[in-house]
Amino acid sequence: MNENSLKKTLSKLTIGDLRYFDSIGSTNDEALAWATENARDLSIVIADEQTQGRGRLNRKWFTPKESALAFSLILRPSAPTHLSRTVGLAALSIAESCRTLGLAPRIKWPNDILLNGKKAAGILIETVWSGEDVDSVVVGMGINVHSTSIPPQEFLQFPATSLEDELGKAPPAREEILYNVLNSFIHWRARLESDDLIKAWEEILAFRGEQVQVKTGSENPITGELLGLESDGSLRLRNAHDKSIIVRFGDVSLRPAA
Ligand code: BT5
Repeated sequence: MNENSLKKTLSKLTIGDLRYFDSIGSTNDEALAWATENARDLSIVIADEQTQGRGRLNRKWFTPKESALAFSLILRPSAPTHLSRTVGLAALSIAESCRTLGLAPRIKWPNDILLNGKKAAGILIETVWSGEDVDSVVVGMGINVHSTSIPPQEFLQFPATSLEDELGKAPPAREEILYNVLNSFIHWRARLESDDLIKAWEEILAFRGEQVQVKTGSENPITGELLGLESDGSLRLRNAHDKSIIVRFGDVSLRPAA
C-alpha cells in the first residue's frame, strides 16, 4: 500500500484529498489537525502503521505495519446530525465490505464489528467544535486485515480476529477493501437520516434478543434483553421488570450477560 496505489484505486470515488503515511502516531490526530485547517469534506488520512493508535477513553489500538487498515475520514456536516447515526454509518460500511467478501459481520453497538463473535474492526468518532456547532467530524476506522494485526492476548478485553483468519485465506489487497468501505460509506451517508439506515444497522446488530450488560461511565451496569435501535441510533433494552431502557451513544461498553 502506498499513496499512488491508494489514489489510483480510490479515483472513481468522490472523496476529498488524501494524506498517506508509512507510519504515524494516530490518523485521528492528523485528521483532527487537518480539519482545523479547512480540509475538504471526505478527506482521508491513512497510514500503514500507527504507533499511538487510539480507541475510546484513550485505550490503545494496535496497528502494526503491513497488516491492517487504519484511516480517518473528515466530514464537514452541512446539517446537524446525531453522532450515533454517524457511528452506525461507519459500522455499516465496514460490515458491508465484509459481506462482499462472503463473511457474516455483526455490529456490537456502538462501535465494534464482529466476525464469528470476535472483534475485527473498531471505530473512533471525534468532533471539532466551532462554538456550539459541530465544525467537523473525524471518523477513525481500524480494520484487522491480516492475522498479524491481531493484538497479543494480554492486550485484549474482548477476543479479536482478522479478515484473513475468518476467510481462511489471503484477503484482497487493503486498497480494495478500503474502496468497498468508502463506496458503502458514500452510499449510506446520502441516507444518513433515513429509516433504511437504522433498519440495515439493526438487522446485523450483535446479541439481538439476547441478555446483555451495558456499562456506562461510573453508573451500575444495566442488564436486559437487547431489543433494537431507536431512531437516533440509541440502543433499546428491556430489563427484568419489563421496562424499556434507552442507552445513548457515549462511552459505553456492551457484552453478553454472564
Ligand atoms: C475502538 O475503541 O474500537 C476504536 C478503534 C479505532 C481505531 C482507529 S484506527 C484509525 C483511527 N486512528 C486512531 O488512532 N484510532 C482510529 P474501543 O472500543 O475503546 O476498543 C479498544 C480496545 O480494543 C483496546 O482496549 C483493546 O483491548 C482492543 N484492541 C486494540 N487493538 C485491537 C485490534 N487491532 N483488534 C481488536 N481489538 C483491539
